Amino acid sequence: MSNMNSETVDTRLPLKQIWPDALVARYRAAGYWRGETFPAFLRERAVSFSELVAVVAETGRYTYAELDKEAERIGAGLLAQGLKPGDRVIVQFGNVLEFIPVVSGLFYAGLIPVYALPAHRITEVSHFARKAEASAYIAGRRYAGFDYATLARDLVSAVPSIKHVVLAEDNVGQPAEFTPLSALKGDAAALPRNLDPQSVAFLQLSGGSTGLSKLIPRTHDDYIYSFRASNELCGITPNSVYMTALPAAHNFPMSSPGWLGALYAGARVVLSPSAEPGAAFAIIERERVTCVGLVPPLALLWADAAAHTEHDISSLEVMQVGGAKLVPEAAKRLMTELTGLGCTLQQVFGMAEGLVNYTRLGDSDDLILNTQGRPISVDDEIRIVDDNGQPVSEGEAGNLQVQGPYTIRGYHNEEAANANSFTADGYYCTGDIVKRTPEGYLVVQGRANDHINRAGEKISAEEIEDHLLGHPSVFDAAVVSIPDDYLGERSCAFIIARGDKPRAVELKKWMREQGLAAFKVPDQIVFAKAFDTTAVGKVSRRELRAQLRQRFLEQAQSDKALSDKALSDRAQSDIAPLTQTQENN
Ligand code: OOB
Repeated sequence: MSNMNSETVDTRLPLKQIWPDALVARYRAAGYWRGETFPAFLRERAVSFSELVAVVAETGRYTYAELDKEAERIGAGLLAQGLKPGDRVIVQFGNVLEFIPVVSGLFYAGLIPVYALPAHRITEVSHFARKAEASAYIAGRRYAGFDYATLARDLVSAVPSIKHVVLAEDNVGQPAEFTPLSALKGDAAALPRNLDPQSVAFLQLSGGSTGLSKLIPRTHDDYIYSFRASNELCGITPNSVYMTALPAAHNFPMSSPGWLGALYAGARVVLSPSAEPGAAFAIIERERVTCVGLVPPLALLWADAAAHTEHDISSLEVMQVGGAKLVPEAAKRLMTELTGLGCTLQQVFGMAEGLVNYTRLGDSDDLILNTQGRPISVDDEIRIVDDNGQPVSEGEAGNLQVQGPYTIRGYHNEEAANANSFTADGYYCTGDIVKRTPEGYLVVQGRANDHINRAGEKISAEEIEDHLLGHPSVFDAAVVSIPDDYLGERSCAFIIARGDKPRAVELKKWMREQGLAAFKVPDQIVFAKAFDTTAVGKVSRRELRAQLRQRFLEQAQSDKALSDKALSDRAQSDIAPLTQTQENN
């Protein structure tokens, strides 16, 4: 650390994220932006908490000092491979030990992680790699039955900017086709010393409400503020043990307060490879986990399992639920179960683009059960507007727009999308329909655009339709969300066949073979003879989806037997809510 070069590295270009000067001044004066950077805080914790355990996973654990050493080795090793500060690196890991030193190492080197989820396949990863003009791909070797070396090979041939591949090896003894993570080695003196705290630290993925996911540039200053403030609202201290049961690359378990908040506090991060209650409860008991974040279906599954478990999970102090709507009846069931355990329920309504709302730990049951919380910051400026952009009356539902100290001003490399997603004065149009209670808490009513929130995984109807249209037997396709007791929403594709009707299972299999994340494969496929032609047209794709959805629901209601069958057709193993699922080819 002592002999790093003193050049200031400015990674702001080409990754810009610019707040108006007046806001920059305000956020600094208020103490939100403190000029901290990721490497600086991680280095500091390695000194203050050196012998304390920072990360625990299935295969081992690191103290803060060990994490620092490993991050330094990886960061310096990547620079020695020829990567330069500011280069983008796709990172794809499940909840494994290597993930945290790899990400920390990228930060140390001033490299920009682009977070892929373990469920992403070549279609998604090549898209991010192109958009980010990524230079490298780093992945775990094998996870949940999938070999990422295959994906790496496809990626290298599809995206010429990818010049380096590093894989965490698990096939000891075989010749390394790509650089093994363990072989990275370099001179720590080459690590940049000063990063600009206002520069982009990493690219997160959007839920993708229209078409493919977009890249979300988050800066050191803005992101660190979001988890530092979250720590306070979620009661994270050096004594906390935070469990990451959802994929660690997702914004919720990363920063609300997530594993980053936990590391910031000097607490312990526990990476659980599975969100299945049996496995997770054993880890909670062993590590004395105090806080965990879950999506609603998992939270409910845990509540049911908690009633009969043999494991002692009494260490749990806070269970956060977010990513999708927790309806009040379910919240009530959950709260009853958690109260018995002495654990507080916290609702979290957030987005990778920024804004995060929490119910506070001391809030009344009424607020915790019936709202999705209120913003982290008094400087999160919220507007609730009608379709013409005019503010709705207090208490009415409308489109949520926001600007604030940790909400982005634009997606990376997406000029056209930015014009739709941001107002002229820089507010982010979240796409969520909300109303505000007299106490200033938000209640999520739904979405303005056509995406499916499948247990927290966001699926763009448009993206799936585009894929389906690539099948030779698909003449037209419309994908809609259908309410689902367990997932919240599931996806249903209405298809008009061209010639012979393909079998639904074959169509699903074909989609997976196209290299698409399994959670995007429609849960249900319904063949239609024709779509209402008045609803098909340039502007009325949404109308068509709404109409099909409506008709489906009416029919399901009038034919309860059909609906029961539709539900029973869906085995639980087919469900991939923000969890690490097995490949089900
Ligand atoms: C989280 O982030 P994303 O980027 O995967 O998804 C954001 C969207 C929101 O715009 C909203 O539509 C939905 O997910 N959402 C919720 C919700 N939390 C997120 N809808 C209803 N109720 C909730 N509690 O999902 C995310 C990021 C940080 C913290 C928590 C969740």
